[in-house]
Amino acid sequence: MVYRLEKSILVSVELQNQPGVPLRESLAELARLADTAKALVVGILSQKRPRPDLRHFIGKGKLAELQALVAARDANLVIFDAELSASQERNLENDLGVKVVDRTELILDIFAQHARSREGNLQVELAQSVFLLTRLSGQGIHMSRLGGGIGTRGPGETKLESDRRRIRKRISELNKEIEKVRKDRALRRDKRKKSQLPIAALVGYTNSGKSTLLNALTSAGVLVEDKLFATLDTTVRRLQLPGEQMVLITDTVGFIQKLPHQLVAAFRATLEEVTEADLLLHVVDLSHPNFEHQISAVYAVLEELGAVTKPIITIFNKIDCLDNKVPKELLLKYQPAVAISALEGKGL
Ligand SMILES: Nc1nc2c(ncn2[C@@H]2O[C@H](COP(=O)(O)OP(=O)(O)OP(=O)(O)O)[C@@H](O)[C@H]2O)c(=O)[nH]1
Ligand SMILES: [Mg+2]
Repeated sequence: MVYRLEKSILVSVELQNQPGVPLRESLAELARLADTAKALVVGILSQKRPRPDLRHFIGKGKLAELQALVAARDANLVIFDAELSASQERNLENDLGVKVVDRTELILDIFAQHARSREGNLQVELAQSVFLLTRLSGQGIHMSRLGGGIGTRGPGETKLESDRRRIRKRISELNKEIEKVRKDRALRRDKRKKSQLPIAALVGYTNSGKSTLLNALTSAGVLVEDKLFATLDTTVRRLQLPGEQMVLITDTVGFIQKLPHQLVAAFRATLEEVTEADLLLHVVDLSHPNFEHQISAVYAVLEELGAVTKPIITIFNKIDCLDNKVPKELLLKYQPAVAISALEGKGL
């Protein structure tokens, strides 16, 4: 799926008792995600409610407002900053008459657009297939019942059943392929371990400057972009420290709040670089208004990976964008911490 220049409306819902990122900030992030997916944002709608509506996620009144906005802006896509159930998405599409995607689909799409390596592509396809299967499982049998069976489809089997079977088969093929990739990776890691060089992994919120820092330290020539999820593939480089000590440093995929579960599971092979590292370099974009939320989001993913107990150095990046000095309390709170500008080569 490609959202190239689709006229889109963004919808964000703040649920009570789920304190998270303020509505304005999460809308800003959703807009950046939409932009990265090459969609054209033509409208924004938000709502606060105690809990999601079962049928449409948003309430009746909001739905009417959304219908009017879709018509007024001639939109052909609606993007929800939430995880919709299969039936909510279907109800919304029926009532709005345009395509509806949720946050998970949007992020999966960006990953698909940015995957370069075979490994990256396999992992994205796995995540997409698992997502598709959950969507199909939510559908009733009545949805796409077709007549008798042709070819592999047995008599009486519905199209839905055969679709599910096909996707399950593909998932198991992908899992096998990825298992091979994991083994290759483990072999390469063993080799690196034999070299006795300590491994430091760059981790952090997407767009915080991990690749810029790797380039600044090692002239790795990794792609740097003012886009979310510019990096999906792992790059490993040697770095000589001033005291002659050599270390290996790895750059990998960035994190985001509410990172779809399917992605973390599918990118296990890639993320193992993080879990196998000796030291984590946590790069934080200090110029971002919400950097402390981003720090928590990164810790949530590290927790999920079982990597929070590793030694972590917090690296406050982009200090060239600040008017003032980095507050001492901040460095203390997240110590050991340093303040740098990867772009200008300050503090390295
Ligand atoms: N002003 C300023 N911009 C920076 C600095 N470091 C990185 N950037 C910019 O931040 C944006 C993202 O940088 P990347 O290095 O691609 O960030 P990343 O963490 O690798 O991002 P993903 O791979 O997308 O997760 C780019 O536009 C960089 O030029 C810095 O120290 N100062
Ligand atoms: Mg990067």
